[in-house]
Amino acid sequence: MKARIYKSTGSWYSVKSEAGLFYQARIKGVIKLDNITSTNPIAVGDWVEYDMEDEERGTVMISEILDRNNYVARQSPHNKRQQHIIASNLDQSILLGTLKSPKTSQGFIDRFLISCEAFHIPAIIVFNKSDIYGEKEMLSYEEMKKMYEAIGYQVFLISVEKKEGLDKIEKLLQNKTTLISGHSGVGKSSLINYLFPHLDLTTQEVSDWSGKGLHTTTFAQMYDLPEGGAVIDTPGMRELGLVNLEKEELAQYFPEMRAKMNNCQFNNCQHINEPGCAVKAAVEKGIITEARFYSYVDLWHGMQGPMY
Ligand SMILES: Nc1nc2c(ncn2[C@@H]2O[C@H](COP(=O)(O)OP(=O)(O)OP(=O)(O)O)[C@@H](O)[C@H]2O)c(=O)[nH]1
Ligand SMILES: [Mg+2]
Ligand SMILES: [Zn+2]
Repeated sequence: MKARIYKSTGSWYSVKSEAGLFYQARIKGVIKLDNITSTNPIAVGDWVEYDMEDEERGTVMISEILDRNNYVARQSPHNKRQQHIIASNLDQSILLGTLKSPKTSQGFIDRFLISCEAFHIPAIIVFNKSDIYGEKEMLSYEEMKKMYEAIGYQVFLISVEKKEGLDKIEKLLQNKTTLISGHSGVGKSSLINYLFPHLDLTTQEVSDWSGKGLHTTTFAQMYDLPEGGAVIDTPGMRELGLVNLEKEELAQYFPEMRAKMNNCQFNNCQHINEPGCAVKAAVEKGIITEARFYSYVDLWHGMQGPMY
């Protein structure tokens, strides 16, 4: 029998069967795990095979993890060589950011977008807390919107607090499995609470919220939408370490660079100092923004790979 993982606390999982019933699940001792390089063998969104253990108590045993259509992973904060699977079998991924309290940096946004490109998951950027933006933040929002929309990403501005811009987000979520990620304190759980007022997820009171080091949500959890589809709330992340990416391939995960790089003089061009580089020419002409190109150069220099 098949079920989908809705919540993972480490040793117990909450799963929903195809018949729509929720069970508490554990992994059978000798389950074959292909992905031993990951810190969590089973992630929210996974489909599994299970056997009934105790019908009355509603417990089941997971006997097999079915192949994932896709997944998003990040570097484990505890062990850089391991990956942590955030969620799987996704239709899209929303990066919830804020331009104030806390500020989401462009570097973080770009790493998020690269991860989604690498895992073939459509990414959407949503900025929350518009109610507290001043002129400076609004200007910065307009710039980001222009920059990211020009390269094919959707960008939205919302205020969960003032209930502004939310109907568009609700439309985007319909009939899809959507991962919601972003720094701690950007309002991920607040957004999900708005969508499901009956859930009453824990969020940090404004008065208690210091803006640093707090993680109100500690486990990823999926919630069904009343009209079809599901959203996955995740704990906030401070850093987003890229996993399984080759330095030489980095440029491919920048759509605007991907569009130009076939015209570079050298087919192994890294777009750093090479002559006849079509990417650099596009930056000079303003077709590729300097901000995104610097993001690339920064990341490229920080990655392990052959020396150039
Ligand atoms: N001003 C303002 N505050 C908001 C808005 N949305 C959420 N907040 C506040 O931001 C704080 C953090 O919200 P949460 O929903 O707990 O944030 P989170 O992203 O789930 O955080 P973690 O679970 O730690 O990852 C709370 O104090 C919310 O009330 C908004 O639109 N405007
Ligand atoms: Mg939360
Ligand atoms: Zn080049």
